[in-house]
Amino acid sequence: MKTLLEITALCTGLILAGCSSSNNTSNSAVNALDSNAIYSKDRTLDNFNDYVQFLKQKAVGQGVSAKTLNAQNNIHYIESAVRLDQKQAGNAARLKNQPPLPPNPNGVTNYINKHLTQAKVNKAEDNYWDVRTSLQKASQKYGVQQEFILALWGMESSFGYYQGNYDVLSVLATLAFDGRREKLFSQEFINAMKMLDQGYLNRTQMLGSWAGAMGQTQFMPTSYLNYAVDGDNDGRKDIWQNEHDVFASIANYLHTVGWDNRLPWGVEVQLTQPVNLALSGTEKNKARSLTNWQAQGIMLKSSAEAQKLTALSSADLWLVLPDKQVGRAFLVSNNFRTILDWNRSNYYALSVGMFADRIKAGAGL
Ligand SMILES: [Ca+2]
Repeated sequence: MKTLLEITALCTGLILAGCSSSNNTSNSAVNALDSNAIYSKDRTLDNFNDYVQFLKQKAVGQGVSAKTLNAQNNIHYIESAVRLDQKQAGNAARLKNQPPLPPNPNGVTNYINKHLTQAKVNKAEDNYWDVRTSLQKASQKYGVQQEFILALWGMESSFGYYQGNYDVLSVLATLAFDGRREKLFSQEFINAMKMLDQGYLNRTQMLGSWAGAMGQTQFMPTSYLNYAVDGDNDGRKDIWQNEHDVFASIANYLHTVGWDNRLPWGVEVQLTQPVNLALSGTEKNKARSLTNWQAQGIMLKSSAEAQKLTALSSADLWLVLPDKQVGRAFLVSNNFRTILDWNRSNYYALSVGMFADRIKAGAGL
């Protein structure tokens, strides 16, 4: 067991609200473990409770109080979370290990047709009129256009409808124990404990998706701690039930990672001559000016987007070819890259951008 001195030393390097000497004293009931400690016993179900204790010890090492940790009983193994994670992993592994499939020119179009339906656009417009006051407030305060906040809200939880009913501590402990992405999920578990420790909510309210994403924003605990804000100044950051907090938290996330509300996300383009695939991509060093891209034969696809192109004329732009050398092409701004920070998928980010454009047109924003 670590001494109080050692725990204090561990805490000094961490910027944590709960990491005070008084907490250390109460934490003395649970051993503190370093974040890098490795679980050496077998990953068999009869060791699951022991593993949960191991995670709790790591949480002590990051300043979570023993009182909070000891109050969290009934953290249980959830087999369906592992099954869903393996299904996702299986798809990824198949894509990784097989010889690359020929690029599908309809890849992004198929994704958008599935995830950005007309019904969803209609629902976004209906919702807009109900929530516009709180939406406008978040938009102005954080400098993010309303349509993007609405689009992310719609994509993540179908406008608050789907939030998930899994016990978050249980799914996070289960997925950490499973081991495929142990580092990620054990830190999310610790951060979920921090949320409870800091009194943002109680355990019975801490419900989410099979992977531990919570509330109308579907924030993982780390995102909650980093980006959730109190939009209506009632003292709570309630991303589950309070639309002010939901919109402010989405906008604060985008603002924090670099959003610029003077810019559209991007435009669809066409290549009038072959472009080296290596020039495409959203890495920082691949930014070029509009004139530079135009010199390589890249043109706007639809004149209906001429106004958007003008708004992008002095911005850094990246070429995105979501289906490699076949299919559709896009020039995107740094705002697109901030959506990728939220979810690292070009398909997802394109669907959010197009969703926002359709909301803007439909609601006359
Ligand atoms: Ca609030």
